[in-house]
Amino acid sequence: MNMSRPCYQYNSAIVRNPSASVVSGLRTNHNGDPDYYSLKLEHEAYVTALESLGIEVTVLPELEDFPDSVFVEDPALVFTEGAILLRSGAASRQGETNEISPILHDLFDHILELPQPGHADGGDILVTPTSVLIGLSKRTDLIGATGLIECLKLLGYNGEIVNTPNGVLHFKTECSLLDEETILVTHRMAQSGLFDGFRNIQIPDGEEPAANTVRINDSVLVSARYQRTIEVIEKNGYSTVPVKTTEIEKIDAGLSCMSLRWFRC
Ligand code: CIR
Repeated sequence: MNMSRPCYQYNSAIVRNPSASVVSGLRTNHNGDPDYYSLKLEHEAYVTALESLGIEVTVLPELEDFPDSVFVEDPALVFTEGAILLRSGAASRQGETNEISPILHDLFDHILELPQPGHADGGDILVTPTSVLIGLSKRTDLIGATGLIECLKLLGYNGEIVNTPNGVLHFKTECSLLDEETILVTHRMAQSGLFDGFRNIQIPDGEEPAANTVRINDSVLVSARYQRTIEVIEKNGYSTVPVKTTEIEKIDAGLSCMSLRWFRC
């Protein structure tokens, strides 16, 4: 693993504008459709937050044919050393990989493709200083995870396969890295024992969707909806940047999903 800088030090990101079709995005809950215009405002605020943290953001145009394409974290995985094109376990999202491929070819010298067969979604992948954890889920299968480990090796990273708790969409839906030694976890994720080697900070009961934060440089992007979680994170010495997630949560998304982030040398 490349340890020359913290794995949460970023200066570049890719996002994609939400299309009007985003209101038909995949979901497992029954909280109603998101409102397109409010979601667009949330997305704009998210981009502004990234920029305020020193990130150069490449904004891709909306794709009407792909309602979930605003969630660019899922079709690819990016590192300073190169990018890996993934293949979603959700049929309606598989074409997103071809759509994001050209910009990755423009921005990265080294592009790898997840070998056939198998599936993996970026939302199931948590980069830690010692390994890249790949959570098996409805979107990421064992063949996909095994193929991904081979790609990661070529970029100099160790992949490790872990289980996503039952009923959780993506591995990172319930955890995020706060620093080299610390993971923000839901109670359920803490109970799994997966992060016993880390300091665990637990999400207050009832605020589980807040577990999907993004540590960027000296700050933590956190959902503005969950005040108790913000207090816990701040009490532990981190500075937070709250961002609204009311609409994107209606289609099972959090903060990490809306960008691909890396340090560009
Ligand atoms: C989906 O079900 O694929 C989208 N509605 C939500 C994707 C969230 N992505 C992520 O957590 N990385």
